[in-house]
Amino acid sequence: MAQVLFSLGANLGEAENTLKVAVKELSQQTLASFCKISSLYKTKPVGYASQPDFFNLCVSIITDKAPLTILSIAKGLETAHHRERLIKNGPRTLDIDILAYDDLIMERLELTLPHPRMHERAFVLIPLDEIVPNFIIQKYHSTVHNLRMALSSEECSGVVKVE
Ligand code: PH2
Ligand code: MG
Ligand code: MG
Repeated sequence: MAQVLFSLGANLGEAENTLKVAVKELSQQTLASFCKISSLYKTKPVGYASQPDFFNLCVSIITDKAPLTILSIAKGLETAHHRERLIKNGPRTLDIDILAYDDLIMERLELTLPHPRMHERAFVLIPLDEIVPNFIIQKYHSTVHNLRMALSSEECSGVVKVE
């Protein structure tokens, strides 16, 4: 069994609803035995500014599926929710990123673990800190909570909890 962390994001269509449905599908398809879900956040776009605000949340599951099996489940869900890949970092109906798979370090074309940009993204670390603050990201010798505390207040200001 492995603990797997995900970041989900959406900023096209019924983004809030898509995320709720996708979390359920993700946990069902990975046969997750345990599932923790963060609050929902509204977040300023990072990387490519001229697009709508995102909705983001994080999920932690326990599963016995392998990393590349989980990747293919995540890609399948993105496709099922009409994801199109037009602009890098651009608008999307659904993005499901695997952030970490236990303490596995993996560098392959199709999947890099831990996620190479998770340590600098407030829209990832703020929701993640809610559900797994003590999870250690081995690559940075740091807990999720400490990575989140290292963010600047400017980075954090673009991430607002949806009540
Ligand atoms: N995803 C990106 C690029 N920029 N910005 C926000 N706020 N939320 C995202 O999920 C996001 C982003 C690439 O996947
Ligand atoms: Mg992404
Ligand atoms: Mg992605």
